[in-house]
Amino acid sequence: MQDDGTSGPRIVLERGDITEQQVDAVVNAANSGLMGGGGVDGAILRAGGAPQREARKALVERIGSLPTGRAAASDAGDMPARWVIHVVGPVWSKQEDRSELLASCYRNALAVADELGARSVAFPAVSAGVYGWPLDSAAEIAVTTVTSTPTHVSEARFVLFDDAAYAAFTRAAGSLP
Ligand code: AR6
Repeated sequence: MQDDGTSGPRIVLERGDITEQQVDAVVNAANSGLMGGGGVDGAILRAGGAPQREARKALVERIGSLPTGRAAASDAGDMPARWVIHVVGPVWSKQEDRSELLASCYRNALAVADELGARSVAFPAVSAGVYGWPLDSAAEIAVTTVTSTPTHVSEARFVLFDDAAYAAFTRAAGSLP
């Protein structure tokens, strides 16, 4: 297992619900306001219950809003994970290449995980739902960024909700050098 902080984490692909993962931290595909929405965000709010809502309020009081591409942690609340690392993915644009912002979500989430001391982190397919990013591109950016980011996180688990996302991440992982 690579855990010397000089190379990317081992990646694992899993079909399932990110809120049920037994990991140190789960990543939330949030919006800048941080107080909730649909998709992963809504699922995390429901699963984390009142303590997750309270932790978000405290986070908003501390940092205000979270810009696109950035990451910030809160306690998870009623989930197996200890922390939620919120990231705000970019909305897909045909006109503008926002890939660097999407890559930043993964890099910054790993940096926050390192600050927390998290060793296992579950990621959703950030931006690939409500924010409309094409799945194959979202998967490629996710997989190449995470595997090339130096971190003490030893396991990065991509938790894919449906067959299409799982297939896209499988293709992306298969084309790694
Ligand atoms: N576990 C794992 N993956 C999931 C789950 C789940 N429980 N639920 C959905 N997905 P999205 P975004 C998948 O829309 O595109 C929210 O309203 C989903 O099928 O959650 O970054 C926020 O508040 C898709 O493949 O995130 C923002 O406003 C992927 O997770 C906005 O949506 C991401 O879909 C963020 O949009």
